[in-house]
Amino acid sequence: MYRYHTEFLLSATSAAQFPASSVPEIAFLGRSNVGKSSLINALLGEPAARVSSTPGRTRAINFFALHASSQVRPELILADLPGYGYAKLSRSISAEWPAFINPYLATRDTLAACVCLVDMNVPPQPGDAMLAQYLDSIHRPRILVGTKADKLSGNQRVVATKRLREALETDEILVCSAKDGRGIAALWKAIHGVAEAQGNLRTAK
Ligand SMILES: Nc1nc2c(ncn2[C@@H]2O[C@H](COP(=O)(O)OP(=O)(O)OP(=O)(O)O)[C@@H](O)[C@H]2O)c(=O)[nH]1
Ligand SMILES: [Mg+2]
Repeated sequence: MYRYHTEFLLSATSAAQFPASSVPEIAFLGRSNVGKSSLINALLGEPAARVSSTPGRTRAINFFALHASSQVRPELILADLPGYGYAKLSRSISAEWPAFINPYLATRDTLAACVCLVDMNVPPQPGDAMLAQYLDSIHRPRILVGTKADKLSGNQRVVATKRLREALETDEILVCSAKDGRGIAALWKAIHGVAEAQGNLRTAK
């Protein structure tokens, strides 16, 4: 478990409000209620991000700065994005997103990777594959996570992982659970890998 001091920075509802981009940033994306905020909290080991009982309520990007021990300058920033696709299936991945989400994904210069969450308990949705394709099209690195794995038996997990690999056309799926901690260490490893690739990251303890 990586231990950071977590600082809530701000909740942005327009591009003008984004915090200064200075250190590697990791964004969390996925359908409403898929567990983005819960996964952030599982990574941090504390309830920093608000877990919603009403899906789709968050329309802002919430930014968290992670500081190593006593450092003033953060080492990483995590961005908790609004969910997509709860109310209806859109023809375009971005049709129902707030207008500032696409520019954020396309132009945020410190965005090292997007963690894309998919619920392992339901069949993959078209929007999940569209999001992965969109990120590829703008050359944004992505880390694909199948989440809520705790709800499945061992055998169901194998079947669901295969189904996800086929739907997203990749073998690189991290199987995770915010509830029992499965996959959290592997996700940290992936996050530090992309952040280091972007530079700046000192070794966290
Ligand atoms: N069993 C289980 N439940 C989870 C897991 N992750 C999240 N949940 C539950 O799923 C619900 C939604 O979790 P959130 O973390 O708020 O999901 P979100 O993607 O941030 O939702 P929005 O911000 O509304 O888009 C909550 O009831 C969580 O307790 C998980 O790994 N396992
Ligand atoms: Mg949330």
